[in-house]
Amino acid sequence: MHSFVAVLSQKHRNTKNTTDHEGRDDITIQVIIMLMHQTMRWFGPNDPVSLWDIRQAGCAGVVTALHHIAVGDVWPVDEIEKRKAMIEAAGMTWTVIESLPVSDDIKRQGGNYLQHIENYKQSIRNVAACGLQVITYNFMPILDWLRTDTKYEMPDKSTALYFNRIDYLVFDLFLLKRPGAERDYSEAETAKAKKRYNEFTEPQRQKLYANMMLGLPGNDESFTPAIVLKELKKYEGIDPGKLKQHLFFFLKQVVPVAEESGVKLAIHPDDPPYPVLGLPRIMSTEQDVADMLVAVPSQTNGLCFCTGSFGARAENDIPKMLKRFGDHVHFLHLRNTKRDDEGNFYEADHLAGDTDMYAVVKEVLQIQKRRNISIPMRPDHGHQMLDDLKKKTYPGYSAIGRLRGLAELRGLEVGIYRSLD
Ligand code: DNO
Repeated sequence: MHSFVAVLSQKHRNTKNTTDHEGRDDITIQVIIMLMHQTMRWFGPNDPVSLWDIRQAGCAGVVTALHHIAVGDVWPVDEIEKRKAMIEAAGMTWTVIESLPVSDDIKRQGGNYLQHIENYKQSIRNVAACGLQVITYNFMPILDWLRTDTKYEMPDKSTALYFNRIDYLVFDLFLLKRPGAERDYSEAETAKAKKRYNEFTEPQRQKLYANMMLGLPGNDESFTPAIVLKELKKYEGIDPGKLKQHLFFFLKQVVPVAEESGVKLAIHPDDPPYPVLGLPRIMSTEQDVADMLVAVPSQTNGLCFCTGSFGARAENDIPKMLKRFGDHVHFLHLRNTKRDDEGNFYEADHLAGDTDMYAVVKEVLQIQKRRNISIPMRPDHGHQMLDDLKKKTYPGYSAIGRLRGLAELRGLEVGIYRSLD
């Protein structure tokens, strides 16, 4: 028997045996109630990390999206079924959609936003018809996650994702040259950024520029400054209060459809969890989550609880937030960050960093027990290490670093689980 399963006590073992395409017992997709449902993100057929790699990491499920469908369009049933069949052929389930993106038209309530909301509702119905149950999305304007360095060297020579506040200012003030950017920063910070910009070599400038312009996850196309500046203009006049109202408007439309269809909605927090490039960000704090749940009170309306994104902001007490919002957690991204006082952070090993992962996993186990469910989890990001240092992979999504993170989290969970027996 699979060693992971074998460590569970009989009274809590609740497994569903299936057979694979050759008729063998397929232990990897046994459903283990009370432990997290372990998954990894897969960017689809072009991902250098294959479905079999993910399965060999010990995953029962896969998190993916139809990245080839334009944002705002309906996801057709046959495309969903095709992707689902690929995953099932590798002995896993398509557990979570990450992401069914919300268009910028919806976020700023412009252009075709009403049509896009109708399309979103239809996509929810379509994914439900295919048996999928969790949809992740975000409400970050224009950009998704942002880092100044995707290859920050750690003392062991693996590389991590890194956000350096002054480098970020260098980009905003001197490379992108965003109109009005200087109003957002103190004189002292601006002076530091100017000094650094002057000291940078041309390759350093280019590297920073390329890192900040990385497109959306799962897409090989980068943004261009012209596109970013044009899109930024469309957000003029949209402050955090207004953006929140747009989120609540969207949720009031789609949550009833998700409820009827049996699909959970899981918003991903802002990453980093504060305004960037003058854009408001509204899912960064405990209060932001509370506001959303008051505005649209439904268990369907929930979170992709990303410990790494919330954790990059010192006042976010991650175990406390998890306890408070436990009934609305539909998906977990477990990741750790190490902050400093200057607003910089790097992505630490999963069990290191500022977030107490022991306390997090203990809380998750309690939530699962109370709700009698297995929450889908993925080890978010990972260091680029070993053989992966020679490969081209999506930043943060190389195989070995994530495998290390997953293995550590799995061990932690089983250890806590057994000690609670
Ligand atoms: C980064 C990811 C995010 C996430 C989206 C969800 O690695 O966690 O890009 O997928 O924000 O919509």
